[in-house]
Amino acid sequence: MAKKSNQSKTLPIYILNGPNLNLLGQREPEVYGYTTLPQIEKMCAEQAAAHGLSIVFRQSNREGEIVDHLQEARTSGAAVIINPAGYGHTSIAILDSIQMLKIPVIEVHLSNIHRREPYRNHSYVSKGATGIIMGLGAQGYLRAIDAVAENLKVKK
Ligand code: CA2
Repeated sequence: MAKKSNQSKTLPIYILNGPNLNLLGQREPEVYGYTTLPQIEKMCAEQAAAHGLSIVFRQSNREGEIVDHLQEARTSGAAVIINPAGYGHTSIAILDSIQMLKIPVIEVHLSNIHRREPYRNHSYVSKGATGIIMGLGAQGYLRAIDAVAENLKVKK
């Protein structure tokens, strides 16, 4: 009979992306860079694997669907990395969902929202985030994975 392993596998990092990020690389590259979302997903999967971790990578243009993904992460994720895109500036529902999580949450923005239009300077998501990384382009996602990996190692 096969031996039961007592090594518990770490749950995946949920990497959630908000509205319009599916169009990355196609418009405004001077603000958001040339890297497309599928390329970011591949980079994230490789970075997570280097830490012995896995990812669930999602993008949605719908606020309620992002809430659903955050609720899923409550029970099925080790941590959340979220670029809420435009919803970061408007969504109390997404903040509420984040505040229900008992796992680390890193907010990522490709651009530095504090250097941009005043309506982008405030993020509701920041109130619920463990940490925030912005202005580093696609590299920000990788640094967020590093931060999560460190955090999970400390907790082991
Ligand atoms: O800098 C970021 O990552 C943002 O979250 C991106 C959002 C913006 O609303 C936030 O203020 C900052 C916009 C994502 C729109 O994505 C585009 C993709 C391709 C072309 C133009 C926009």
